[in-house]
Amino acid sequence: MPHPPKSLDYFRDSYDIRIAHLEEERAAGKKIVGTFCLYVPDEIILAAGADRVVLCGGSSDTIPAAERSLPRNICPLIKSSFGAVVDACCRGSLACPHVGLVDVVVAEATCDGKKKMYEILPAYLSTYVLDLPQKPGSPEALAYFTSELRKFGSFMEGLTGRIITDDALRREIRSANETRRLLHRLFELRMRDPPPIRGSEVLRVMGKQFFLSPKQFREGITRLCEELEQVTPTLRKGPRIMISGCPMASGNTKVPDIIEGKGGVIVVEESCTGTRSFWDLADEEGDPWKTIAERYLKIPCACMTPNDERIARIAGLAKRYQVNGVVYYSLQFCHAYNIERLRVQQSLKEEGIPMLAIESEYGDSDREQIGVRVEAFMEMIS
Ligand code: BJ8
Repeated sequence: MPHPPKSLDYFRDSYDIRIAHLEEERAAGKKIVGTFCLYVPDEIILAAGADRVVLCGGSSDTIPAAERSLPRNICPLIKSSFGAVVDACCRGSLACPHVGLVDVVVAEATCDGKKKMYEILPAYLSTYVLDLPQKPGSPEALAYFTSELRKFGSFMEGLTGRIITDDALRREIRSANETRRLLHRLFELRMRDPPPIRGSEVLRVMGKQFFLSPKQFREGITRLCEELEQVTPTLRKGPRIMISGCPMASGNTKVPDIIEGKGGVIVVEESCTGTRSFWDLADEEGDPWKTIAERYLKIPCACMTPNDERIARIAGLAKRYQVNGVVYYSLQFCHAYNIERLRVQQSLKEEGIPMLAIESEYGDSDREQIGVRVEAFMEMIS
């Protein structure tokens, strides 16, 4: 099989097409929403007749602009995202071309760093904050989040002038589920030994999930699955690795690149740029506001408490994908994922699965040191 798979070209070529499409939509009066997090349901944005584009920063280039106002010792994802907005709004920089396209940011109340950044964001971009219950397993959480989603729906209706009907919401639920099923199909293929595609390649594809239109993204994933299903993988074998932890926003591929450079074979990612984004489907029957709320409350983000579902899911994925080891990835100063690491480590230890914890920033200053630790881990689990 040729490597990299030919169908990956589709994703590379789709970037400019999508940017041009968003510009056309905007010129025609369509509203574009910028988002930072999985907890903001695309279904509601799309049912209101708007489009959406992800704003999560994965590059260190925009961090200096953020550090002029934010403290230095906060998570690089927050600084990178905020810096891209500051750069675009104050200096017309195109470091992140998405920023200039959005009419409004729909943010979410997750970690403290993001919440406080969202208080400053309105100085640059119109911002709506969706509240989230912090204990999603409590009986009151579902009712509260359903009412928050309805409030968000009213906001979207005011923005676009289009009423969100139950039929439109159900159509978007079916569409989102179709995407999720396709991603399950792709991730099933990675259970093969050896898998037919590199983890770093999957990560780049996943980075397009909330950037491309759902139709465009599904077209690419379908082509990729069809290609991978028809060929015998020729990738070399090596220790099977699961990455678990913070999202790796577009541009941040340092750790997967290091792992693969040291001979590891990444077979699954328990992250928002991996399984967390698509694992659970929404119920297509019943009150669509409630079924959307139910589905999104199942996302096992470390900002939630207690997060037993995530601990169980990591152990389940490790067994399902027959991994030899887990690389637990936290962004620097991300307290939620850094602290939750202890519970994950304990649970994996009970299953006899080795884990390496890496805390990293966006720059390259720790690349060599991470490489040494990854190499030692690979030797240990080989
Ligand atoms: S659902 S992981 S996308 S909040 S890494 S900014 S948590 S300090 S990105 Fe996230 Fe939604 Fe959760 Fe996913 Fe804060 Fe941690 Fe930074 Fe984070």
